[in-house]
Amino acid sequence: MPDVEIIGATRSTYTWVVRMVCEEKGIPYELKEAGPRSPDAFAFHPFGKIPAMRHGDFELCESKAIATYLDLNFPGPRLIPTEPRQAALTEQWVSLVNTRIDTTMIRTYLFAYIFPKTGDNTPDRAAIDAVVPAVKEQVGLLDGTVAKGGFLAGDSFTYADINLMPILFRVQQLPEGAAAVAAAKPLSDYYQRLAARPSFQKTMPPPGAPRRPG
Ligand SMILES: N[C@@H](CCC(=O)N[C@@H](CS)C(=O)NCC(=O)O)C(=O)O
Repeated sequence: MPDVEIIGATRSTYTWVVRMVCEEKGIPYELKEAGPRSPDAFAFHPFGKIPAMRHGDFELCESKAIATYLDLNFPGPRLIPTEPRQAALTEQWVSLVNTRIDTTMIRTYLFAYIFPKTGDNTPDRAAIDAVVPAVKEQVGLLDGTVAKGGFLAGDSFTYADINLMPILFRVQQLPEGAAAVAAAKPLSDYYQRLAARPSFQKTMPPPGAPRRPG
């Protein structure tokens, strides 16, 4: 069977997610570096987003679709549960994170630092101040959730947790995000516990300040 090729960027949170899936399941893969809206990205994704995947003659884009394919097609621990309630909770948290939390914490908060519209490349203080209350509110939501069962979808590790971890990593590289997570003990403990997983450690982006593409 040919190796899996992941098309994306080490600094991209969504690329990190699918690389973690490969590591968790022990799937050999190669990363082909491609930035968002690059020709390689558009070759796989209609809107030029990363990541994408190639496995033999099968090409796919969108992180959740890629994760589902990898989970169903390869041996190793199931990351998207089959039990109906667990499966639905996993789906629910992937959706909540991708539609709201990623938008707040990465596309708005992180980008106000690394891709500011200030003209002189300094952090966009007004945008940061405007989004910090939402960052804190969402940290509170995540904190209350993981306080119950230790994970996003109940009491076991799933793809929902993988999908959140790179966002928590990035948000803690910035002062307001770091303070918010530090003040949320169950979420801090959850992050530390999951960050120790080899799948996370092996796929960490290069050190240094985050910069595009998030
Ligand atoms: N829904 C997509 C989102 C992927 C995404 O937004 N990736 C970012 C990089 S982390 C990107 O390509 N951004 C470029 C853009 O939005 O034009 C997925 O789940 O794969």
